[in-house]
Amino acid sequence: MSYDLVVKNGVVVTAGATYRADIGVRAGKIAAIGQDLGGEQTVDAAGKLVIPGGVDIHVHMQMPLGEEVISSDDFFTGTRAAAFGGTTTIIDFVEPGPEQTLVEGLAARRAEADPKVVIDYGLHMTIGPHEIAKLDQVQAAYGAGCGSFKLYMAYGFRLDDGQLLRALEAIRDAGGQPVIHAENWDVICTLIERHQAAGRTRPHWHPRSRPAALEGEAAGRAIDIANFVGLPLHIFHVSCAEVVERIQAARAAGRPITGETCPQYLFLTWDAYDAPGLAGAFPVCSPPIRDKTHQDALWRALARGDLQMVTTDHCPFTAQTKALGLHDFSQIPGGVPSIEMRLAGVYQGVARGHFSANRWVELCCTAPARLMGLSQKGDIAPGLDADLVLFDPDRRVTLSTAFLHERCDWTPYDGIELQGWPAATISRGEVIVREGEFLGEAGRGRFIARRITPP
Ligand code: DUC
Ligand code: ZN
Ligand code: ZN
Repeated sequence: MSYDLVVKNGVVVTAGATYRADIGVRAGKIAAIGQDLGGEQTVDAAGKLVIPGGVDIHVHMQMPLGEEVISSDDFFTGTRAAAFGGTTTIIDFVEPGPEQTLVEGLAARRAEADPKVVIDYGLHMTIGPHEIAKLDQVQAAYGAGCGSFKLYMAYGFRLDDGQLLRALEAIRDAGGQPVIHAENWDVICTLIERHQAAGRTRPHWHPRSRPAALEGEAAGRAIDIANFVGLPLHIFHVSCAEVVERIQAARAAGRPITGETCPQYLFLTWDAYDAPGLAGAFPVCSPPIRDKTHQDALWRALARGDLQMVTTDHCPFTAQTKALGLHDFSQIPGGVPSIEMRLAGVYQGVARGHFSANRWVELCCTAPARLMGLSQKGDIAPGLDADLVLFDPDRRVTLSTAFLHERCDWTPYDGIELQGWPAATISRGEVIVREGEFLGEAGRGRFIARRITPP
């Protein structure tokens, strides 16, 4: 039997198994896994690991920050960079306008994304203070494909604990999955004011205004409220050991709590904020990057199962935009580009012997897909979307803006050497990147309406 495409001679690595096989693709789906398959088109994967396409459930493309500022990757450049890095599915966000219904906000965000996306995507629905009056629309947003709901304990989107309770109840009743940015906003605001009053305005003070202990406190409080309401909770961008401890304790007690960390916390340390001039502002993101003890704790947590996945919080701002906070760290737009290096970055855990290649696939592909109701993604099995990456474990790359494809004039990973890099990326049976050449096109990606399967 012939297939549209056959990936031949590779070592297939899934979260659960490693084996030599060919993969036959028909009509964009994995049709067969076996030996000596033949097809119209063949991709030779000799010497490569064949893994499911990467799933990054936390990205911010063309994210507006006030009137003037917007994150620099749009849905085309950001998803093209994702494809170069071996990611075939992302989840971005809807932030409804105050006058919009949740479903209108979803339609508006889809109108921005649909013509541009290179890979498939979903959207989390943001429940901010304006949406507390719209909680009766949560069910409709879920029905329209927003299976997950973003809650903030910081920024202008911040919900107080009572609002958090009400939002979580509405999400529970709709069957949705909440995700949360957990920081203690009142403490942060007070510490920022104190540093500013004392003339401490350099980025050095950014992490010192957002203490790890209070990120732990906020995550613990969110977990306790979710437990009280009786629904799962996913903790975004875990930066420190204190949050890992909260997640670990909740899971040990049988609670359906999950957590992610991101490459910036795994590869950078907080002395990056002491770089001279504007360079110290580049890595400003929130939660902030912390010291080496936290970085080590995060790698350990990934290996032990105390953190369940790695996403990026990809949110680049150009040097010119970062300069808005040159004289006041609290005005630096927060966010870094990480979408392209995530898969290879986390592979360093395999290369350094921290965890297996199967665990790497689980962290970057399978666990995020399962949590977020991406039932066709994150695994290699007959019937699933043929989203595949041929990963060359022997290729060594040095990261730089010239090497990467993100639309940003700096990278926090400049000069970092990685072992392993994708040789080809296949999305629904279509080869969209091969040996550094982009073969996809804007608008070929599809919106994925998601429903959540309870844990
Ligand atoms: N932190 C966020 O919470 N969102 C975007 C970028 C960042 O640094
Ligand atoms: Zn966040
Ligand atoms: Zn984010």
